Amino acid sequence: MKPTLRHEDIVLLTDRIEAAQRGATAIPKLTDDFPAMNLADGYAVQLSLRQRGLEKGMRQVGWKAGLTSRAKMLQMGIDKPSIGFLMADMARQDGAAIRTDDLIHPRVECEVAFITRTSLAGAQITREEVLEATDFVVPAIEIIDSRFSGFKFDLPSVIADNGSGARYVAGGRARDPRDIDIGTLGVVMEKNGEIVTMGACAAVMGHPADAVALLVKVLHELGETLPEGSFVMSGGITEAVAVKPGDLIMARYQELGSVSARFI
Ligand code: OOG
Ligand code: MG
Repeated sequence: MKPTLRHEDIVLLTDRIEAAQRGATAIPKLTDDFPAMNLADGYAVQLSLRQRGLEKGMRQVGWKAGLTSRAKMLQMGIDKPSIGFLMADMARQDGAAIRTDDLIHPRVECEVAFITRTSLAGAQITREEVLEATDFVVPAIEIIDSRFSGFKFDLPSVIADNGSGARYVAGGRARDPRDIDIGTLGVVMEKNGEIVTMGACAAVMGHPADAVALLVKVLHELGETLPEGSFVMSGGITEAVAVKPGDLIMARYQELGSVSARFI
């Protein structure tokens, strides 16, 4: 698919996303003004956002797959996965107090994160190759924060908005994916001590490693590869849960331990 937007429109839309992020203020989804925008346009804006970040000295640590489970697709009304980038400054420590005054309407997702030891590339990548290239997996939570009003968007808009990426927290126990069956692991999400949602990792495309394979395929279409030492989030297992100041989120994973964050 070829982009349709002119360079100056890509710049304009990148400015809009950046301003929404900086001011923690929601904006209308981008396709309201640019209805012809397609997925390639979305990725062109995302690339421009990433390049600006790198120019400012941010360090990219990896990538995220999104909308990789049915629960997420149903919640957002979108039936196709997408990818986004992860910068070092988006990371928070396990158990950290996460500020919400610089976020618009944060939601939390539980995910499995992969750390790669060899690079991955190409359109033919398989689950087995992803597992072979994986150093270890850790449990993680992602804090998403759509820059769009009402958390409502379509695929080109959310891709441009870096898949709503805002913060992420890795925790628990690092495990070798060859020692456990990640596909069947269960996870329970608690908010303020009460279970709010639960699921099995198989919800993510049958197996979270398949979401990493999908991510590598999308990177291939964008002319990129996944370098060794990448941190990759494979996508929310359950629907995302809204949080506000005072909330404590704890995600407990079978075999992987738990990961938590407080919101202030
Ligand atoms: C898009 C991001 C989805 C996931 O894990 O599915 C995502 C959104 O729902 O705002 O990060
Ligand atoms: Mg996510």
